[in-house]
Amino acid sequence: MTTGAELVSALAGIVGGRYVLTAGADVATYVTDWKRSSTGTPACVVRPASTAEVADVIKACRKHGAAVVPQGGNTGLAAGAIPDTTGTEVVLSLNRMQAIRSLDPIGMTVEVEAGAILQTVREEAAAAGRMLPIAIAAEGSATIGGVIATNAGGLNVLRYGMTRDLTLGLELVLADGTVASRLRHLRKDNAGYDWKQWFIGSEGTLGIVTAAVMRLVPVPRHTATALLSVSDLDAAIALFELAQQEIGEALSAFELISEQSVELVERHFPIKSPIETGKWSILIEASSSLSGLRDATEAVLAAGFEKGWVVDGVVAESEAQVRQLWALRENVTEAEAKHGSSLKHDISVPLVRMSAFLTDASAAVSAVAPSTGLNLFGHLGDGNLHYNVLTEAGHDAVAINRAVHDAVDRHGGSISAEHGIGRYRVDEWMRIAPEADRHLAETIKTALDPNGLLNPGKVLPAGRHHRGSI
Ligand code: 2HG
Ligand code: ZN
Repeated sequence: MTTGAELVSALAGIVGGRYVLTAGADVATYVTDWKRSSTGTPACVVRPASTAEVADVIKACRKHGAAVVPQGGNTGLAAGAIPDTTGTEVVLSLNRMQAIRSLDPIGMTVEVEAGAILQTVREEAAAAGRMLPIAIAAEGSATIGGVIATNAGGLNVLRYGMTRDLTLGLELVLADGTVASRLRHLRKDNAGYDWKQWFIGSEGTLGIVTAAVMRLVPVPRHTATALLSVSDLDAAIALFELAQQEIGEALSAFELISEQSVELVERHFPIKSPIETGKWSILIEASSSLSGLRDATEAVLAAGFEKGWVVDGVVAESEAQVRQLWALRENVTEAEAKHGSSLKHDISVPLVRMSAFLTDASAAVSAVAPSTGLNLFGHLGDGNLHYNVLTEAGHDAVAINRAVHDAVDRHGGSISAEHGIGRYRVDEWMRIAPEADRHLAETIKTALDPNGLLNPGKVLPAGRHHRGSI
């Protein structure tokens, strides 16, 4: 038997033959990313059913010197869960581990396995009057393990924080097959190092998340949703300051959609903006257990009109209209994909620098790719913009990425606000990150995965660590 065949047979001995996939058609959905920009060729896809099986899979892969690529719902936008093309990596899908182990509405926690679908967990929480406030368009496929491994952001970060802020406990399988479990249902736990933070957002390069305890909040009883348009970004930012004052901590989303993004959605979906579109549209959501949100939101609108910042605006009157307004925002990514190829830049800059960054970045992009289209939208309240460049044949992707990221760097920003580094941004992160940042990352990687078995080539470049049995 070849080494590959021996490994496949060892894995079949652990999880059962039908849960080790090798045929092209069986592995197809596990080897290409959502954006269809990366396709790999794995040795196999293995689907364990329990934490103990994950641990045994890791031990077997380690024995055979095979790298492991953990995968959740495969909805990431940085190719972080896709194997390379060598035919030697094992994709470890957590999609059979979907149990919701417990839900505590008083302590407001839920304990779930890594493969549980985000939407299912949110629905289960909602049935108990609680909300898991991770709101992403991919919730129907994204898994809890995936959102933790990527520290997913989304539409409500402004109010509730990133996934990191909602993760209370983790169960992990480490690179040597040890199970590390700290599944405590506690808000406060200062005993020793808070090691879960090393793994949240590490994209499966340091350990494999098998279960988690997540923080819940009460389902807000009241919400108010408004769509407004403004003629320039400074007006949008002034409006954000106003919304923070008027709506306070109940402000749960402050989303930005450019004119071009609205146009893309309207072209590819049967959706129409109900307002006169200015250069930018803003979607505001307020939510709370307390009432008065509609008045506060209308006050923002009225003051915005009075100051001359707002071109047009509407406050949703019905649940159907709320969905219509959100559809405009949530379909931008799909509309971009239907349009054609693009280069995604998931950037953040301090809000006070946003206007200057946009002017700077658009000049830098025009210099390397004249007359290119842009699809700009994102979470303005978080200073997070999806600065996506619509590309055409002949465009120099490396030059465009550098132009955008150099502008980000000049304005004190980050080249990955919420999507992670994956494989897609490794070169750029290595180019831009300060030496001490890279050194720390290497130190942690070497300490936790000395043989480089876990998701090589993601976050850090491949090949720096010796792989093989020990
Ligand atoms: C969103 O905010 C997602 O809708 C996707 O983060 C962003 O498509 C993108 O670039
Ligand atoms: Zn986003």
